Amino acid sequence: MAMKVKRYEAPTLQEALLHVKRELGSEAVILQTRKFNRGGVFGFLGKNMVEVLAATDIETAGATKQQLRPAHSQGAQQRKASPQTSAQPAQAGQSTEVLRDELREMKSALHALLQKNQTETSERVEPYPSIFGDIYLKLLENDVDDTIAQDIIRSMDDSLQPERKEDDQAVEAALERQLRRLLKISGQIELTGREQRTIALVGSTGVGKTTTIAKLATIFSLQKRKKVGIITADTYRIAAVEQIKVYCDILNVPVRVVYNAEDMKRAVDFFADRDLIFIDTAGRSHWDTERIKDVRDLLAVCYPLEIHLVMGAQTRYRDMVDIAERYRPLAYNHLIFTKLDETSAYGNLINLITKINTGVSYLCYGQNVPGEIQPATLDSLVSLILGKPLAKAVGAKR
Ligand SMILES: Nc1nc2c(ncn2[C@@H]2O[C@H](COP(=O)(O)OP(=O)(O)OP(=O)(O)O)[C@@H](O)[C@H]2O)c(=O)[nH]1
Ligand SMILES: [Mg+2]
Repeated sequence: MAMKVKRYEAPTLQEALLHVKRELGSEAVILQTRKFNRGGVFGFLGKNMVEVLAATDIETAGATKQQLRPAHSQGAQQRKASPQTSAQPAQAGQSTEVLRDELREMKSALHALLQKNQTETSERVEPYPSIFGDIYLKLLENDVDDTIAQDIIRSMDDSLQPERKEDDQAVEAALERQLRRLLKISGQIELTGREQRTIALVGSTGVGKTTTIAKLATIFSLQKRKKVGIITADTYRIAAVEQIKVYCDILNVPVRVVYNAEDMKRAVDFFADRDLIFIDTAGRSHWDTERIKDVRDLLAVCYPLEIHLVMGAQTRYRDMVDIAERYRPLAYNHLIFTKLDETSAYGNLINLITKINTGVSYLCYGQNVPGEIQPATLDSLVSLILGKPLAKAVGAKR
């Protein structure tokens, strides 16, 4: 059977799929999806684009059947490039060379997606039931990185007995298991025994460090009746000191403002009787490496210390990775996601967690203090990645 393989480019996945459907019909098979940057200088200031590689039988091109099926559906399998297929003569108007190229391309795309063990004698690839394709596209739509989405699909396939692969419930359970495997939480702040805990929040300008400290301080001082102290090194802006002082007044929590390492040492000593000390740091542009070093020097005098990197959930993935990289010298060991209320696609959470292998401690989803903060749980992260509504996912009453 002759195949037609075509590339489609559009600003969004949906638009690209629409072109595919219009041109190749509903029986088209999606072989590969990829995001890329168009134009600009060396890719800077370019436009985000999506590329879709799709294939169809020439006979069925343009036909409008029921469903647009991803590469791993049953239909794809029947049309997959077998040695016999590639030996077929080219259709009129298409050179054998072009067809061969297209088939080669399609085969490698399929191979990348399926990565099945191939026996020496056969190139047979087991088909994925169509629900796998639906899940794959849903993950991509939720901004889950393509490599991670493919990993999830492959692992789901490996983990399920053949007869269970058609059982939607079993497949969904397998998906959840894979998400739980990839996601990571670091646990909320637990105060055990008499040991004092010192917690610093670091991160880019305006990401919500001060607000989050105010939320946490409320939970621990008012609800849990712990002795809380706040140290602020956020002296870059006058308003910042005022902001934290107002919160501390309301909460009746003592605050110390520090300008250098010596002040910091004194403040930590001053808070010797506290169960919990929060340290607020000045936000820095992540390009300002010198300033990030200043923060490190300040924090160096108060070990042992937990450092939570605060990251806005609405931040572009590439920026998230840059920020995480720039802050690495601070040796943060937790992640706090803020501004979950400012986005609706949460794939970047799983992308970043797997990229930097750091667990999430808290999720924040609003400007109100107190409230709009929850300890991160695997359940809440899984729900967000699966596209459940925010309020439901974080289990919050809003
Ligand atoms: N929508 C939303 N806004 C938030 C959230 N957390 C903080 N903000 C808002 O973000 C803005 C900056 O918050 P801050 O707490 O001052 O941020 P910061 O990281 O301390 O900022 P710098 O000290 O300047 O680095 C404020 O307007 C907050 O109300 C959140 O979870 N969701
Ligand atoms: Mg601040």
